[in-house]
Amino acid sequence: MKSRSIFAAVVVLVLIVTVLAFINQKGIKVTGSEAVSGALLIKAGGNEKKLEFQDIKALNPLEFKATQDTSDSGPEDHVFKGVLLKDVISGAFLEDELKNASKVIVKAIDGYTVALSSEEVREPDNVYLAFEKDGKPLGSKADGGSGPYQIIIKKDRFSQRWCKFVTEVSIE
Ligand SMILES: Nc1nc2c(c(=O)[nH]1)N[C@H]1C(S)=C(S)[C@@H](COP(=O)(O)O)O[C@H]1N2
Ligand SMILES: [Mo]
Repeated sequence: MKSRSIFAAVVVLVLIVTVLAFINQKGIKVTGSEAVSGALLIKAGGNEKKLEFQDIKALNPLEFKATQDTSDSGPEDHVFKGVLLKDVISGAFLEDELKNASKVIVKAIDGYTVALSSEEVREPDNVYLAFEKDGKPLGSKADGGSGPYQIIIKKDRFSQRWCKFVTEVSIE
């Protein structure tokens, strides 16, 4: 009798864990293969909008110059192409949320996360969601690239916040 109820309890626990794992997995909205194809999730409060690569390219891509300075490179100027992050957010109809937010959290497929202030995101020529560098697509993590999207912050002297492999933008 006793071992039966222990068995029943184990079955119930396994079911609960499975259901919770499933719910949490659904909470990670952009999967690896979707990220490679250029899906991007924009979150604000309870709102979640998924933009595809063609949606981003249809916004207002601009070419701009920025100086990349990482731990293993000296300062190098590159020409990037991308959309201002604020225009991506407006494209998801979340510009009011951005105005009322204090920060924007950007997350990548490798777990790397950067925090931006709402003010800096709203600057006219500073924070971009780039998808090309020197005329070539950024490429994915799997093929040694830094995309499909990378945050480029022109005013950041070093590139720690130049988040590669971006999958999610959360307005908080
Ligand atoms: N997704 C992601 N982005 C990232 C990092 C990272 O580990 N993961 N490292 C940051 C740091 S500390 C630096 S110096 C640069 C490194 O850029 P590089 O790979 O072009 O040299 O990327 C930044 N962006
Ligand atoms: Mo770094």
